[in-house]
Parts: sequence; structure tokens; C-alpha cells
Amino acid sequence: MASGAPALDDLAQLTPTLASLGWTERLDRWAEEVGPALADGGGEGPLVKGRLARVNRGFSLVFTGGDALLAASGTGRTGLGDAPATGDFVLVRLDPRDGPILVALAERTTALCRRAPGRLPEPQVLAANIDVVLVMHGLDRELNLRRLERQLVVAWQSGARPVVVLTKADAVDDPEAAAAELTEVAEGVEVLPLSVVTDHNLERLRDLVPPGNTMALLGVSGIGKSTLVNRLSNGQVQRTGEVRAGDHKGRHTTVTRDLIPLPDGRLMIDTPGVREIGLWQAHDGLAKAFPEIDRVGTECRFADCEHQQEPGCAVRAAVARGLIPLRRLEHYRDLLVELVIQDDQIEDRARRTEARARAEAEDVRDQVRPNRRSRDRSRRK
Ligand SMILES: Nc1nc2c(ncn2[C@@H]2O[C@H](COP(=O)(O)OP(=O)(O)OP(=O)(O)O)[C@@H](O)[C@H]2O)c(=O)[nH]1
Ligand SMILES: [Mg+2]
Ligand SMILES: [Zn+2]
Repeated sequence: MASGAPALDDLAQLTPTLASLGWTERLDRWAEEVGPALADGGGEGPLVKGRLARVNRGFSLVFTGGDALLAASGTGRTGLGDAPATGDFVLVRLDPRDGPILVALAERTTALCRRAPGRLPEPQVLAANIDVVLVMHGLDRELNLRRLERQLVVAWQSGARPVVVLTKADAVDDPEAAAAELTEVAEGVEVLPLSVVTDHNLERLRDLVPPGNTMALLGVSGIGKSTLVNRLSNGQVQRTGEVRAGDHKGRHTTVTRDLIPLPDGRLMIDTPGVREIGLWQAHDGLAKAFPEIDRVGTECRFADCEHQQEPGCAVRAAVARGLIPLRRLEHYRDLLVELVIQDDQIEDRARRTEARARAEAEDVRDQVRPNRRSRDRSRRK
């Protein structure tokens, strides 16, 4: 946080009620349901409702409507199944001895999810319970269509509504022309050139996102995610960083995922820039991000046609007739292959986990059996 900037927990005062955090009656019913079960679990102390504003290693900042508190949230201590994520609706127990502990996560309505970095096929939730994903690109650099398409797959898969934001509109002569170029790759998605220098389209962004909604910001480092948060906060809330002069690369200024309430009643989840976002189980998102291929694909001879060499492929026919650009089909196929390989990896892992569990169960049986025999023998005596 920049010096003089309010700390994230000070911003909690901008959401004086649970409702202003996005808490709903559905969540009240959930809390009523799980509350008694948690009490039976043996813990002591009252339960408090809230929303996760930042997840640190072992501890999370929780907004509770007016105040913020720091709760232990390491899965080891809390017994939570899922890893908590920024934007989660939660219950915190105020344990008289151990202090606040995160004890329950509500089922997410939406989740912006990527494949976690590393070898194992695992998901990582970047932002939970969001209404809109701002897929952001900077007009100060060349537009990378493949990156945008990949991000749109991830954004659609979240269940929230994607909006493409082209930042630094003041850096080019004709930002609307840049937006118009994207109609082909962003069918059904609003594309909004935006500038925090001239305030171009800030009102339009507000029109697109009703107060009370939560937006997640997605994009590479240095494109102005945190700058937009600051502009809409009317002040310095997030630290921002200059881009490198030569190649306009950012410096990875933001390192945490933060839920930031805005004075106008909207909420934003600022995220660290990611260069290439890994897909996680995103077949639906792929269909929504490539709607023209999905539509024509229903006419392929085989229902599981991958539009490669299969006979009777309507998509390749549409490409041959110039109705779908080859570039679109090629990228679609690359992303599909990535997802199919991932499906195999997940299945493989599940199979191995099951085999290991079976082997362990047999081990236990082998260890128990001699004891049982000796007990039987002693009984016979
Ligand atoms: N000209 C211009 N510059 C902008 C605009 N928005 C952001 N910038 C500049 O872009 C640079 C990077 O902005 P940040 O907000 O730190 O970028 P970020 O996306 O949060 O980057 P990370 O936190 O590293 O992921 C800063 O120097 C901003 O002043 C804009 O609308 N116009
Ligand atoms: Mg930032
Ligand atoms: Zn096909």
C-alpha cells in the first residue's frame, strides 16, 4: 500500500452493512443451516458473517459490515475443505481462546478460476462471487488476440459476465476503431475503451455494472488495473507502478487479490497481473468464447467432433467457405486440445488416488488380521 493510502481494513467502513458487501437472504438461510452443525462440532464462541477481502498465508482479512477482522484461515486449523478465496462469503467463529477462526465457506455463485501453477492438475480460485469480469488490455501496446481469447474463455467459465476494457484510450488516436476490431473475437461482449486520464467511458462502465455488483479485474501487469481502482475510489487505494519505457511491460506491482469497496457502492477485486492464464475445466467457457464455432459445430457429423480431420465437419466447411476465419478455428483447436489433455490428467490422477486408497486399505487389513487371529486364539483358550 502506498504511504498515505488507506489500508484495506479502513475501506471496510465503505460497506457498513452485510447487504452492501453482497450478502443475500440465501446466505442468511445458509448461515442458519450450518450454524447449529458448527456448534455441534465443539467450537466455542459466537459466529460472525462476512466476506473475504484478502487471503494471506494462514490468515484472511474479513469484512463483516462496518468492521474488518483478521481470522485464521489455514485449512489445517479450520477444517475447511476448499481453499478460501477473495470474495468468498464466510462464517467466522470468535473463539474466546484462539481468536477469530474461519469456519465455513458458502457455496460460490460464480468463481474466476485458473489452473494452479505447477505440475499437478489443480484449480485455483482468483475471485469468488463476482458479477462481472473486466478483461483488460492496454492500448499502449499491441493487442494480443490469442491472449484475449484465452482470457474470455476463463471469464465466461466463471459464470459471471465478461466485459472487455481497453485501457489507456488516451494513448491512441482512435480508440473506438481499436474496439471495433474486436467484434469478431468478442461476440456478445461489450468492448469498452477507457481512460483514467480523460475519464473516457467511466460513466459507461458504471452503467454496465449496477451498484452492489462485484467486478473482478483480469489482465497482464502494467495495463492499469490498480489505477482504475484508484480512479473509481477517488483516491489512492492501491499502489500502482510505471511500465518499462521500451516494451511497456509492467513490474508486477500488485501481489495480492483484494476486495475493494468503492464509494459508489460497487466492489472490485484487484488481482496481480498474469501473463498466460491456464485454463481449468473450461469446456463451457470455450463454447461461449467461440460462439460461431459452437453454433456451426452442432452440424458436424460426430457430436464430439474436434474439427480436425473428421469427415463431415461443418466447421471446417465453414472455414473453407470463408465464413469463419482459419485463425479462430486454429486457436479454438489448441485450447480444446489443452482441455482434453487436462481431462485425461484429472482422470489419471483420480485413478491413482483411488488405487492408493485401495492399497492402503489392504495394508490396514493385513495389519489388523494377525491381531484378530491372536485375539481369536486367546478367546479359544
Ligand atoms: N496514459 C494512461 N496511463 C495509464 C492509464 N491507466 C493506467 N495508466 C498507467 O499505467 C501504469 C501501470 O498501471 P497499474 O495500475 O499499476 O497497472 P496494473 O495493471 O495494476 O499492474 P500490476 O499490478 O503490475 O498487475 C501506471 O504508470 C499508470 O499511470 C490510462 O488510462 N492512461
Ligand atoms: Mg496492480
Ligand atoms: Zn467438426
